[in-house]
Formats: sequence, structure tokens, C-alpha cells
Amino acid sequence: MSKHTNVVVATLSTVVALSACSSPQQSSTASSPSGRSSTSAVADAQTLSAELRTADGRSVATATFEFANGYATVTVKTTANGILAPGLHGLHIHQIGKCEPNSPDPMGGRSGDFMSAGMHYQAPGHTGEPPSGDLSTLEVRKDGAAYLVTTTDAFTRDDLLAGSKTALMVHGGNYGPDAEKRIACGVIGTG
Ligand SMILES: [Cu+2]
Repeated sequence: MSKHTNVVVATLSTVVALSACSSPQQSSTASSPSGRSSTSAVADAQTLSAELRTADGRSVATATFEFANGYATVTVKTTANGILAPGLHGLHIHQIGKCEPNSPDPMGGRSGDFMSAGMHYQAPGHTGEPPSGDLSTLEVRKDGAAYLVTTTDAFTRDDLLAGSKTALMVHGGNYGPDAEKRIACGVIGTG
């Protein structure tokens, strides 16, 4: 005996999920921050930036820090290909806003490129690891380009501008001896 089999075609309602991940906010038209800042009238006043250069003065990347809603959105984008070596690079805010080639370590260590920027930045009252200024690793493509957007609430805008200011540093690598090298640096400021 052969049975007649009804083939039921289940109609799968195709839910087209238009990737619902929120896209990064456009930087140009920021909505008004939730009105606590009394001194600054424009949204741009909440943004800091840095231009990163190599020790021999080549411009290699720009960085912006947008402060809103209690955290910072950090964007790092290369402006020239072929300067940064492909691979992973440590990316940190260092404690002193200086980017000087062949400069002395303020702690008395060896001189070297960008050493006068000091150690990794720690926000007031923070002592633990990782330091407040440690950011996500910068991944550089084979063509030497990189683009990173990350977010942190480990410091405020005022923190980064206080005292001797701060600097954003790209290291030669993420592990091993290259991680010690400081290959691109930019003072973080309002410019
Ligand atoms: Cu560093």
C-alpha cells in the first residue's frame, strides 16, 4: 500500500531583518546634549581631537573624542596609508600632552620618541589596571589603513584637558618589543 503524502509547504514568513544594529552616530549633527553644561553653548565644545604624527613629522591619523551622555565616543582614522605596519597596535592616552621625538622619559628612564608623554593616563582617583587611558587595539590593514570607533566612560573631557593635558599614542605593536615603541602621537585638545 502506498500512502498519499500531503506535502505541507510551510510558508516561512521571510522576516527581512534589515540589520537592526544601530549605526554609529553621525558626528556632524549632534543633538543637543541633555542640558547640564552651563558653559558651552555649542555641541562642538564637547568634542576633542588629536592629529597623530610620526616622530619624523608625517601626519598619519586623526582622532576625535565626542563626549555626550556620560561617555566618550572615540574615532581613530588613518589619513595616510602605508605608514603604520599592518597588524595590531596598542592605542592609549598618555598622561602628558607632549609629542616630542627623542625626548626624555619624565620618570627618569631612557629617552626615545614620544617618551616625554609619560605613562598611560589615569583619571583622578583611578589606580587599577587597565589604566583609564587604555583604548581598544588599533587594527591596521595590509595597506596601512585603519579605522576604529570605540567608546569609553573611563574619563571626562575635562579630565583630558586638565593640568599638562594628555596625548593619544599609537604603539608599534600590541605584544612584545614593538608594543613598547611609540610610533605616532597627537596632543589631545580642542583644536
Ligand atoms: Cu601607550
